[in-house]
Amino acid sequence: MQRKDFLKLGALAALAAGAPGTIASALAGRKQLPPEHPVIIVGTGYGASVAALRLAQKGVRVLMLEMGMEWPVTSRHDTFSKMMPPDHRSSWLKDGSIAPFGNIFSFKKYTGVLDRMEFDGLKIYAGRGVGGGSLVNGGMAVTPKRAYFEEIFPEIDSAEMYARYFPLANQTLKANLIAPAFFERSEWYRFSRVAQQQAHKSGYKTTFVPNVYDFNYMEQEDAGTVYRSALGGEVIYGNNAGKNSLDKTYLAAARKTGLVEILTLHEVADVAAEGNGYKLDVNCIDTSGAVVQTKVFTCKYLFVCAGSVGTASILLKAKATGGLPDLSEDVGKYWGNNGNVMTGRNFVRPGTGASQSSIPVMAIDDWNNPAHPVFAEIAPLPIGLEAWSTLYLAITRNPDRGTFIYDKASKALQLRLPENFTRQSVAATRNLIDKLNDGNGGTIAHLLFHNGIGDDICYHPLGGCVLGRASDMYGRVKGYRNLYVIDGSMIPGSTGVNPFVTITALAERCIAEIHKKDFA
Ligand code: FAE
Repeated sequence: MQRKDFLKLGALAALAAGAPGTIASALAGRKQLPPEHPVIIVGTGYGASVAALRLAQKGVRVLMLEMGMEWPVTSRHDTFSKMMPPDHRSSWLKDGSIAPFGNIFSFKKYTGVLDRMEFDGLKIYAGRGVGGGSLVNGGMAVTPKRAYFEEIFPEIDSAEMYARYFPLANQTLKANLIAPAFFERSEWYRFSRVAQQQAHKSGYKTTFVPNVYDFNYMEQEDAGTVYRSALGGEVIYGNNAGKNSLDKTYLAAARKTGLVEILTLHEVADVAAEGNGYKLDVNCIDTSGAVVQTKVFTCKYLFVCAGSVGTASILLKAKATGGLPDLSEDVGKYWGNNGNVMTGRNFVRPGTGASQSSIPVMAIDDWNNPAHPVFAEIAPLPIGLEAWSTLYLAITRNPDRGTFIYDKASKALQLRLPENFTRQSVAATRNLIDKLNDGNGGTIAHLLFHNGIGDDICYHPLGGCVLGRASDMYGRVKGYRNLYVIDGSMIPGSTGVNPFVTITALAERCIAEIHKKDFA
């Protein structure tokens, strides 16, 4: 600031101190104005969608700000990129494909649907667009084991969760199970049946897992009467049919109320407490990622639901740069990867089939193993060739936690992980693969991952604004009124299963309480 500007401001301030009315309000500027929006929700993933629907059903007007695009699935079935070969729509502002392996495809940068965020030693994946992770995920809708849920959240009434909020979440998400007869006869699930038989031979139990993909639709795909999405190999770059992602469940219902507006390609850059609410600085981007406009929004109630990484980034930046200086020291902490390790087996005989559905329906459940607990999703490898391989996403019990830091110098979020962060997860995964290979032959999947172990891949980022730590047990952020975090950040690093049902059910519980008490 120039010296003369400083003096002018000083004189104005002195005047204002003794003079109410015009000068005082001019100085206070927009702080005197009521917030423009009653509620703003950042993001459109699981936590965000639950909050939007339940508030709108009670008559509250909601604005949602989403950095990604709208992906409307139509009868042309050409919304999302194909898996083979992927095009620019597959990836968030990258010049090539970003799948966990086999990235030989290049294209122009575009605001595509799957993002990969690189941290020291870890690649974290997330969905971008209206529906967040639901657009790109495998749709596995798994309710956590009650004993483990109680261990993670001893303060939460688990009887209420299992009687009320988990069933509500599963029902609204449209979770359904594959029909056993279809599973047994379908060539598309040969890979699961082979993995199941081999698991049993090695002494493991398997379990069917529900999914939000519509299995009635899949049976029609099998009959050849409709467009093939799951049976056409579509999944991590979006499904052009069949999948009940959030835009078709929670968000469709929220929009139907007429009270929910979603602005896309709106990236929240800064958040600050202002007056009796919050101010958001937002970058409007085009599909190349360039900022084409900046906007300011204000609101009374702010829900930051940008996913574990996005929420940590917004909150820690605001704490470091003065927008939200009173946030708790616990923001950014208790972060975990849900013990994720990708692995597989090569030279699996008999083969696993050239035709594989992209939708997983089964897992090896050895969670109660005292030495090496693991819940391993039997994942497809839908490349259209006999690969003689099985793929697993192992969810292990990793007790170590990381911490997000906002680095002011580089203006970037960093993730600090303890040394050997994945050692227990890797030991559990190796134990699983060794036992499967001992019983059935085959080798650990050197052809897919370095040393056969993809412990640098995280699909399930959890934590950073944990219930009972950085917020109360309902997502009210400590240090501020009417500021909430309801997304994967609430969970301290692990759920023992794929996490979106847990996030959805917890969000249902939080928003019921928040609406009742804070919107009275
Ligand atoms: P999330 O769904 O990530 O949504 C956050 C939203 O906020 C996104 O739409 C972002 O674009 C948006 N956003 C972020 N920052 C900003 C900003 N600054 N301004 C505006 N918008 C912003 O949040 N889980 C399962 O349970 N079953 C599965 O089968 C499964 N498979 C997966 C497969 C893949 C490839 C991936 C990546 C994940 C998978 N997951 C699965 C994890 C699951 O999708 C994830 O836990 C949830 O999506 C997290 O939900 P949140 O509400 O935390």
